[in-house]
Amino acid sequence: MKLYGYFRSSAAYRVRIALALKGLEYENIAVNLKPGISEQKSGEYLAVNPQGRVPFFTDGDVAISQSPAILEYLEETYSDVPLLPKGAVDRAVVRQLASLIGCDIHPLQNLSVLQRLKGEFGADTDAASDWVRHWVTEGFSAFETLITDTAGTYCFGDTVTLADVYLVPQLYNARRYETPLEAFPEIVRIDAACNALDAFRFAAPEQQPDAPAL
Ligand SMILES: N[C@@H](CCC(=O)N[C@@H](CS)C(=O)NCC(=O)O)C(=O)O
Repeated sequence: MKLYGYFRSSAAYRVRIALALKGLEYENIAVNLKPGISEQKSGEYLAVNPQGRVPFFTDGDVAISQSPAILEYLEETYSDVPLLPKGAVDRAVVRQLASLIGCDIHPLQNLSVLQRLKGEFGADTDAASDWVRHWVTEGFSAFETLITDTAGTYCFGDTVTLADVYLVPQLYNARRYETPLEAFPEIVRIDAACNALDAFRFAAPEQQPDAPAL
């Protein structure tokens, strides 16, 4: 298995967490998204993933982009450590939580969105950071309410699910943009519970080979 990613990419971070939870080994291929380097736009990488984004994942002949598709593939193919509960309703609830982050928060704070806000719409760095905080706060407010009904140790009961796999990278990003978190005690508690697990620690951005030395 190969994972093309970037230490700070939250979509790649999701896949790293799932691979670690499932105990799957992979080769990490760093694609440097840093503005000015932008390896994701290089001809070499576009030949791998025409969308020019990470993550991109291969497993033998299987080659897929889009973290939700990769996560579902891993779930269906390597089911020893499931990240979705058994029943259809419970699975839908977990996917609902994951989608709230994956569809309604993350895309709005992606690098190319922020670059366009700055480059084409006159936003300075403070305005772009404010934009990120707005969408994170709005999404987390709904997430915090939803998990009141579902959480145990983790977002859905006492077993780690895809909801946690999406939440932890998003919280990492929220902190990066200094989003106030006082209104989200359950989210913060669950993030800490997840980060106490080896798999989450192993997948953390600062543990990645392409992370700058502290
Ligand atoms: N929906 C995609 C989003 C992928 C994505 O936006 N990745 C970001 C990093 S988190 C990226 O590669 N950005 C590069 C760019 O915007 O140029 C997924 O979940 O895999």
